[in-house]
Amino acid sequence: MDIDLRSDTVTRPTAAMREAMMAAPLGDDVLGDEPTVQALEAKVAALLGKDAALFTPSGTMANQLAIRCHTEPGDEIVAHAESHIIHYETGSPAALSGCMIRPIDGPHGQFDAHAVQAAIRGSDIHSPKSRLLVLENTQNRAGGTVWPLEAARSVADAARGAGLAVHIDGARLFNAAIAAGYGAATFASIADTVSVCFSKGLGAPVGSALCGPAPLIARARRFRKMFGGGMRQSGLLAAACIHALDHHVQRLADDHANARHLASLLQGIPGTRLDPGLEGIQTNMVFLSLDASLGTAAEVCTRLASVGVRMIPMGARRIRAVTHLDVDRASIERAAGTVRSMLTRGAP
Ligand code: TLP
Repeated sequence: MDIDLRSDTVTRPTAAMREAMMAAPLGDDVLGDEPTVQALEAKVAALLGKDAALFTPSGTMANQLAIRCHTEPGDEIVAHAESHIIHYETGSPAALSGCMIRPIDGPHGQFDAHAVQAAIRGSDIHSPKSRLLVLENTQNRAGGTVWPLEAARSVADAARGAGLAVHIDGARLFNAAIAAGYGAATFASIADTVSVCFSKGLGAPVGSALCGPAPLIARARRFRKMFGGGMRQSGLLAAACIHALDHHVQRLADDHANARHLASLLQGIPGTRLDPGLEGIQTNMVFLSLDASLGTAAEVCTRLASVGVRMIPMGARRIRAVTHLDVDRASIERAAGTVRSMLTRGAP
């Protein structure tokens, strides 16, 4: 069997999760009487300390609903240059909300309050309106890095002080919370809205949520319908998400330990560099940068797949491995051994 480290999205529902799905009472969520979806929305809102939540088919939709609710066409969003909303959401801030994004650089996928202040535009009639700050925690392309609470708070305060709303792309907020030792609600309290995914490290097959103030979530519910995300007997999926919240949050620590272990085994392969380095592995992601002599990231991933180890290219010369609940210590060790022997041997 392949060892699939492409993403933490690849997990299959456990037997207990499937049982919970089969046992869920169901209704019609568009008609407003889906009991299991309503139970999930109440649970996740409470867990994140927000008034209300909306169940969505994907993290992308949860982020895009937040953007649609916080902005008007012509507005500008301030976000890190490596953000998921810039690289992996198919241009949807422009397509669905008519917004521009002002990218900010900074190490570890982070920046400080001065950088935010410098990026916020004045009220000149020529300029777009700076309307929304988006923070990603954990930050995917930077290496699954974790925002320290006080650093994020000062950045969020700077934005709010200038009249911007703040949204957290918390696709992996529970990973951040487990790694940093802060509560997910404590981190969410710095922002107006937060999206979280159940389909990543938490192991549900489908589903995310947008959490925030009740009036904003009511508007998001209309936009979800407009975007084609109204679902019917979605309690079947919500039940998996409830199960994930009840059983799969604390165990994220195992994924983090496995990622560190994987990184330690991959360290020092000639022609490669851990990026971030071993000491920078904070959650469930490991990135390996490749010298040109080894081929492109896409070529290396194709070669690895042919010997049963699946990773994905993230950049021309950078590959990503993500640990999750379907890979144990032994698989990690096997995968690391395969990568090392293949890359040491060089191109076939
Ligand atoms: N990220 C996926 C890919 O899209 C890159 C992955 O495999 O990591 N925010 C962040 C920070 C994410 O990493 C992702 C998924 C999303 C949002 C979007 O979630 P989905 O895939 O449910 O739309």
